[in-house]
Amino acid sequence: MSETPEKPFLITTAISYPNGVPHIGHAYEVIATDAIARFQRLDGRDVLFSTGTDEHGLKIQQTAARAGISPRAFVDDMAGRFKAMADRLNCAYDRFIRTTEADHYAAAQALWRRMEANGDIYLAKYAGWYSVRDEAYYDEAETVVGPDGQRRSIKTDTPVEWMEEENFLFRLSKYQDKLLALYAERPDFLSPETRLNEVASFVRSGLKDLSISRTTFDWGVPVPGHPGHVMYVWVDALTNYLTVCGFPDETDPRFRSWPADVHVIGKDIVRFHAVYWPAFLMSAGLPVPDRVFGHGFLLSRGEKMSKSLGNVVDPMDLAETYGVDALRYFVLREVPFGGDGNYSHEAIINRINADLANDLGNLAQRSLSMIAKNLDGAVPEPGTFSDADTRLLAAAAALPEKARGLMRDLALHTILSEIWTVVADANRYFAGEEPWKLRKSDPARMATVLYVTVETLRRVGLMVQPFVPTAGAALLDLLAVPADARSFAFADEAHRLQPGTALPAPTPIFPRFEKPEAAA
Ligand code: ME8
Repeated sequence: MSETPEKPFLITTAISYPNGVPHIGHAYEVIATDAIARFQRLDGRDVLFSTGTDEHGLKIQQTAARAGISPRAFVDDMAGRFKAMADRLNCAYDRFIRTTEADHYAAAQALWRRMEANGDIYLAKYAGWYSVRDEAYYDEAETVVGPDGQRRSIKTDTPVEWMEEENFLFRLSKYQDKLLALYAERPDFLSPETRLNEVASFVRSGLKDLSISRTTFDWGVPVPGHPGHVMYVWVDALTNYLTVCGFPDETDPRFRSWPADVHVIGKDIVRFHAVYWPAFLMSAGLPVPDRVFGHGFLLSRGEKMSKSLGNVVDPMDLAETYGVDALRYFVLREVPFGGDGNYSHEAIINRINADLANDLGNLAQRSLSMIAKNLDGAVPEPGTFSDADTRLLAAAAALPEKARGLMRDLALHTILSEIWTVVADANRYFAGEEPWKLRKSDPARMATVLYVTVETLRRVGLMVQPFVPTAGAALLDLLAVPADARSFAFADEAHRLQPGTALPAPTPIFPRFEKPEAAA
């Protein structure tokens, strides 16, 4: 190993278009990314986690105009809401980047100059079917005229119009082979695998040069040296990942974090991240990200939403109704990361009540109350461990390594199901050992059973922190685990609960969700 410190783990969400209020998809992405970032931090990595807003482009300019305010005033207001959502969802990002910030302009312009210096940017007349909504040109073959006479993009169903502009093009065609080589050499570059196959076949079918400047509006990063041109919003947007690393100042300490370990994005913007972005970086002579992960979409089951039913879709309302940890747990546990998922009032309540309130919450409450009542509220002194004790402790001890392995594939839902398998084991153990009966018949054995249960809960508490940070902390508080003993390094034998440690009075960590009266 070299003497240089380990490269920090760089993880990013997509940056959201703030042309509407944040929705559940935005919430899902930042929650999942936060869980991965927290996991890495707890596992001892230095992490740089960025999220933010993508504030330029015609769509934003038009939305602001309709609202009768300047684009600047509009995005200032909206970006605040996205930031407030990430904060409310307890997402511990290091930088909330806005593409209207000065350091981002500098980064985008520096990237442009490097691609230009490499001979990859040229001026040309560009004509094509343009979708304002997608801010993208489509080939004629990618469009179709509907019964209403309107031509639309087949893929996104958005209206397109014929546009002709003189603008700058990026020699994307030059990168076709290099991109295919990248996918072949590093199959992990893009996952899930199906997305890699889609992208590779798109690239194989032939890449055209890409229009990367606009002259028909001005709400964008100015193209350096060419007044009248602003950058195509995707060039500007993708550069945000470099801005957060201090680019173009490669001596900035944050630049050590580049390349990104993972860009977490949704499946609809995979092409931008797995084709355009590595091509821009190759052109600029910068390393490409290790990995792009295209998660699925979160959709409402199509049921009627109403406040009185508690099945509202605004993520801030969901957090209010169910609690932040419950919402985080639900989206991460219910939806296999990478696939699509549905959410509904019933599904959320079932998860909260079954997994959180019953399985984990009740076990903690029952075991800790018994300790409070019968053992002076201190960690019990265990006797010799039985086979059942050893089995349960071993299952809990195996969690960190299992979770690390699954985290390599970003299988967040499987990590949670593994943790809850141990919670289920612990419940079966507790029910089978019947410590409440041992109180009179064999108090020493009761102490051992309670010890094994709470030590298992300690390991579970450590592992759930990335997913349900507040409840994880509350559980560890109840077990009197010191704040500086909560990283995964402490999930081992050497740091077992110390008999005799005084425990605080137990309080419930996961209340059951009771339906509001109106829904009955
Ligand atoms: O695409 N479920 O911004 P955006 C899950 N500004 N994820 C969803 C979703 C849903 N229902 N709807 C959207 C943009 N997303 C660009 C990104 S990055 C340099 C620029 C995801 O606000 C979507 O896939 O439309 C994307 O990853 C993110 O939310 C922001 O979407």
